[in-house]
Amino acid sequence: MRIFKRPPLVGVDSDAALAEARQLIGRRIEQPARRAFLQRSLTMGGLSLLTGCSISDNAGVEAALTKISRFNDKVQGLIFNPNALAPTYPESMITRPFPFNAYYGEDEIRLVKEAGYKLEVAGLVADRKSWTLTELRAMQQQDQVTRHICVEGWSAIGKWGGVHFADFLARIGADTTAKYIGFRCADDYYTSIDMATALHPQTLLTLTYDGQPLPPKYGFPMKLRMPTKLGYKNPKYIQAMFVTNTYPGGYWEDQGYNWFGGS
Ligand SMILES: Nc1nc2c(c(=O)[nH]1)N[C@H]1C(S)=C(S)[C@@H](COP(=O)(O)O)O[C@H]1N2
Ligand SMILES: [Mo]
Repeated sequence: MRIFKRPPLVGVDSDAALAEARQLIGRRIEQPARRAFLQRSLTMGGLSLLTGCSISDNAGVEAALTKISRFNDKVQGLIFNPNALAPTYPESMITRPFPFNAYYGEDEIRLVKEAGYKLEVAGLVADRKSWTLTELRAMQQQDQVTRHICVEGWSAIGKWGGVHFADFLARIGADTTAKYIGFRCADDYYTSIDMATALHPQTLLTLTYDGQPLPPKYGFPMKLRMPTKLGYKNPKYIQAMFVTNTYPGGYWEDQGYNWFGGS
């Protein structure tokens, strides 16, 4: 795996905005900080008792922390309020230019061509047909100006447009009693979300950025946009989605980032 040390981003919001972002997501924002906190506040014996993992080696400590993180996911899921809305902003507050981010550099963007593209739908759904962009554009569209928060320490306001994900889930006959929705992306990124967030009124399957078809750097042909969740939970370049009761994990989540990753 390659992790890029990225240059400072230009055009991002001020420290004040970041402080506001931190407040929105609260103490869930900093995974490394959470880990340091756990390491400080729990004795190693306590950690092993709590998790049942052997913590005599690095792998054991990792396993223990993962178990605690999954426990936190459950707690966060329980306190998630499906009706609480993330703030929205006037268009004058849109951050320009909006930052690009991925687990690779901007010169390595995976270009997806519209010709031949279809969104694959699998798992616990009544209708597993694939969707063209034309079909998705024919559904009712919604615009939203919200703040995107990245755990790398920046936040920015952007405008995304697309289909209410709840509408799409209804259209494909998704089993909304299932626990997870997983996403696979054209750049081999993957992530997954809880059903309550999938059904949240601000969760959009976005096809546009700032009124234009989603540019390649922001995830053409589509990005799932959830203003209630941190940046890494918002998949770009989506190729396939599946409804499941089997925990699907995610690219960063499998490396220790908190799975729920939101408020
Ligand atoms: N397919 C894919 N989606 C992704 C990522 C990625 O590397 N690949 N990075 C995530 C992270 S960490 C962030 S902060 C946002 C960045 O989105 P942006 O480029 O529109 O700012 O995309 C998220 N979704
Ligand atoms: Mo991010």
